[in-house]
Amino acid sequence: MEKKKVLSKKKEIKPRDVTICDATAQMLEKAKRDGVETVFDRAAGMRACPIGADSACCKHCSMGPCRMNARDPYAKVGVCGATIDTIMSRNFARMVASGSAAHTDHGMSMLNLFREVVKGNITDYEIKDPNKLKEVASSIGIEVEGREIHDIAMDLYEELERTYTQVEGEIPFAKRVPEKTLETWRKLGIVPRGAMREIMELMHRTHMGVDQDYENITTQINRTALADGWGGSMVATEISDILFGTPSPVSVEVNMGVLKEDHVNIIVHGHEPNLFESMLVSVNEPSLVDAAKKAGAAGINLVGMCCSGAEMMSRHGIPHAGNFMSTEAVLVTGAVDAMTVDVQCIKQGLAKVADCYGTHLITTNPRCHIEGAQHMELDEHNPSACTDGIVIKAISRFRNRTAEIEIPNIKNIGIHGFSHEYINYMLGGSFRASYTPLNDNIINGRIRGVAGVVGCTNPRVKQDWVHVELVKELIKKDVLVLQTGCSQIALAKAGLTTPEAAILAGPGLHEVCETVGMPPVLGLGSCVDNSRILIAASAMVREGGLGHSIAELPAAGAAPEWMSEKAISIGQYFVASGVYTVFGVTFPIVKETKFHKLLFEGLEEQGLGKWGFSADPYEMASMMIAHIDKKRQELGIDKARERILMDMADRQALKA
Ligand code: SF4
Ligand code: MSK
Repeated sequence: MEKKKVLSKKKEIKPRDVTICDATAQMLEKAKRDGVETVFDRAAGMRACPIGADSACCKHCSMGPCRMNARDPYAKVGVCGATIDTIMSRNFARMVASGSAAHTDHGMSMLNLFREVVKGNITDYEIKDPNKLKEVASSIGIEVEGREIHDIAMDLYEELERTYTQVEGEIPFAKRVPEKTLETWRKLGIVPRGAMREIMELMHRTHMGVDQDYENITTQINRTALADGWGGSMVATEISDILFGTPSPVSVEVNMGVLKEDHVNIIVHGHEPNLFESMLVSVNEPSLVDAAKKAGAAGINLVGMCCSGAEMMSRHGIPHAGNFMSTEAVLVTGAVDAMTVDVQCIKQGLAKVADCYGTHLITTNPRCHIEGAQHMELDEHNPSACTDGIVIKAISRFRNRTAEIEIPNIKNIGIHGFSHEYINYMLGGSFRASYTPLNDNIINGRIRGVAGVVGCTNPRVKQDWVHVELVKELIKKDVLVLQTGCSQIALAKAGLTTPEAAILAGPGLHEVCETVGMPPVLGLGSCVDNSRILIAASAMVREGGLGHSIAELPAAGAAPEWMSEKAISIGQYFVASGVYTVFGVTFPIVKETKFHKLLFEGLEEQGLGKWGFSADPYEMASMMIAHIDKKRQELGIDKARERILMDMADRQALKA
């Protein structure tokens, strides 16, 4: 311990009750001994406000704040006369606006970087995947044949800028949406314009005294969420692939055991890949490696956390130390010499914990400073000025380490780095890359359906447990699982991202995984990379045999331990795209209200998807599987599955 203890007198947690992550539990025990407080202690010491949890309050003007009665939601209205449906839909809308803003601002940063690279004003980054550049450009109608990469790239930049700024018409990636889905959106008036336009309008409409019809507000909620999923998020993913490379499967070490006591350990945590990419260059810079060795280190160990970590593990196989709930716990090891962060999901609590262990906590993005952290801004025109400086600070902390070090001896190896492009190749091979084998296996019933299980971890539930139990249930019932974000890390730590995990899958999925050599759980990257799941869903529709819109696919989504407004925006863009999406933990709406009915039933009647809620992973799995089975029945492919299962049973009977 380098600094004074910070644990306040609050309800004591039992580490094994709050997490199934052994490394995190071990560090929570150490934190207790060291007198250090983490997110788990703070959650135990703060009861969630029940009115806020139901979103049954409004503070949009100073005539309030106004509190409704969740048990009798129509008993009263706000001072201005706003009903519970107006209040909840406005609150929900603002969560979508904020989540969408986070993703689109991230996407816009990537697009700005791309423009400056293409113009030659930034030289530390380059176009690493020209094939992806061409694919993305031609997917939105830009001519690529016989043209220079630079010219295609400039056209792509100009076209994609509309994703943010377009005031009328449809954003460029609307061209990727299956026709029937797009027709539904057009009918409902929810095809997005630029994200700036949509977010601005949503914020205006939810101002006191503007839109006071929950159905009309929901229209703009959908439009704004779609501007995220098919706009800002998709641009972030596609441009990152073009600049830094499209992921393909790679074996990665995950968990806190990736830290090395005899190395200078640097963790990068956040969401934008440019910081991490430049850190990768700096930690390999010979003069810095020499400096680390002179300080007595065996080398420099660069490790990721949270979503930029998930992105870097996918692209480069960089080891990953853990998900959102473990970012403070990892500092308790005492082995982290620097943690550098950019934007999103960075707890302010990190500053105190870092201070306790003498770890440098360094913010790098102008959008995110933290009181008590050091700020070293990343300028993409000269990124090494920042990233070399971070390495130098980390080396000096290594040289002067005084904190007691305890690194959990736990490492899991998994295969990560799947993408739409790789799924296409993996199943069809290089000569006939296509989604045909996936669709065929769904139609013949070996694969029952596809589920996206994504999102955060949250101290209101046992860390990782809901993710892991849900995914185990799904694969056991032959549902192929696609993953992103912190959920993917939970499953990696549980050992389910290996091809060997196919043994836990049902007979049909097991057979497919074995034939292809793939895990039953495919990690697709960070939370912004949920757009890869939208592209995969569109490819499945285009391939044929599974209906004409995303809403017809035997597919479902879940964020079992969600916590952020970004998760709500993601959930809403999946729902608006046609996917049944089940959230855990809590749902910020009072049941038995008109707005609840609209989200949980009404949107599906309009041809979109719908929301579901359960805090229980087994119930969640049953709800998703029931939906998948309903879609199979509607497609007329339910009988095929019965035949497949009969075949397997017969085979097993024969073996016995
Ligand atoms: Fe209360 Fe209406 Fe003001 Fe909201 S907008 S705080 S419901 S008076
Ligand atoms: S980091 S949004 S906790 S997935 Fe993307 Fe993880 Fe959720 Fe943040």
